[in-house]
Amino acid sequence: MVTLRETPPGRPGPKRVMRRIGLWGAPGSGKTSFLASLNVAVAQSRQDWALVGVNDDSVAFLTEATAALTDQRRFPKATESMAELSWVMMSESEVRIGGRWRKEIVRVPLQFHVDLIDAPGDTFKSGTKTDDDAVTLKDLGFDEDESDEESQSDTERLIDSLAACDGIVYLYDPIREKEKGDAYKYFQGTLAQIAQRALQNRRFDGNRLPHHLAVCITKFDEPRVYQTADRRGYLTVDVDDDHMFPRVHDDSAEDLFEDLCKVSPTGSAALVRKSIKRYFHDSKVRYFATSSIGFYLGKSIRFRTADYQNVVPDGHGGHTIRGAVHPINVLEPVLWLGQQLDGPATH
Ligand SMILES: Nc1nc2c(ncn2[C@@H]2O[C@H](COP(=O)(O)OP(=O)(O)OP(=O)(O)O)[C@@H](O)[C@H]2O)c(=O)[nH]1
Ligand SMILES: [Mg+2]
Repeated sequence: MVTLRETPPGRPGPKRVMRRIGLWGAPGSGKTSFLASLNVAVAQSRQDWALVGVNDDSVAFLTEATAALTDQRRFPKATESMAELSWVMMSESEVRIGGRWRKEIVRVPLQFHVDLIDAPGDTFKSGTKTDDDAVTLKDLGFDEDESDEESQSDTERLIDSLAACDGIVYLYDPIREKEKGDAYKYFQGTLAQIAQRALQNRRFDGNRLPHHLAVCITKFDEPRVYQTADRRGYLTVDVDDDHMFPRVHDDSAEDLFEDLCKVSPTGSAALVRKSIKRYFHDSKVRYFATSSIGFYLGKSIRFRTADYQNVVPDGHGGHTIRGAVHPINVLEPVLWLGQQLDGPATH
């Protein structure tokens, strides 16, 4: 017999899973917006999760960034300096206990830590030299500025942190890639340094990095991304979703990524894809089509193909959010990374 009840005294205690999750993506790929919408995604989730800040800065980020997105309906400013955030995701997990004759399922608190750094996208350019950078003032000996040293140590700190993570959320922005075709520039330098750290620390798992990687195709709500997914037949609807928002099924998200790679003017995205295959275990990589703000609903209860754009120009060269925010695949990659079982777990 299986019964379900609350944890009685003396039964399994809280399950605490320490997961360090890193965040990686080119400038403007949507990193800060992703983090700002995580709290909204948690609040809207049908599962019983709570997101709690561990220190004052992390609490302030949750409060301010979320309010900016939902109340003021504006995107975060471009990140200027690194912010270290430390949150705990809390829920409950069901644990089966008991002997041969009598089995019970008890609920025990489940917690995992999300420690990450929100860095300006430029920090990920480390180790790469482009034609634009080929001859800089520094190379010519004119640059006495300390900020370069500072950013060097920021870069080191960011790479150290990513290398030590259990899982990484990598944000791939198809819009930027179509316009600039520079995803690889922000991928390969960082990857090379993560690999170097893994080698030094004997963390290589066979010939692959030990990390789980959630590849998020960002700005899924943007018409060019949404329409590509639609045309290729990747759209699906979650039957339990009252708003009937379109989603890309998890099994198709990798195909969507591949299709989007083909429209890159420089072929840079295909190199990113190749490197992911070469450096990470297939079984540890999952693709998601993500939108931090989701689709516009207006007064409607259901998604309408005729009027779904939730981002509009603000008249000053920027963008503003038109209606309520409904994040898509923001919580899911974080939970997927948090729930992978091969890291250290304490009871
Ligand atoms: N349509 C759409 N646009 C988005 C979304 N998320 C971000 N954006 C756009 O992308 C811009 C950059 O987003 P950020 O979250 O600041 O990106 P970032 O990666 O933190 O950028 P840096 O801090 O400069 O590295 C925003 O100002 C929005 O215009 C999204 O989910 N949908
Ligand atoms: Mg940012």
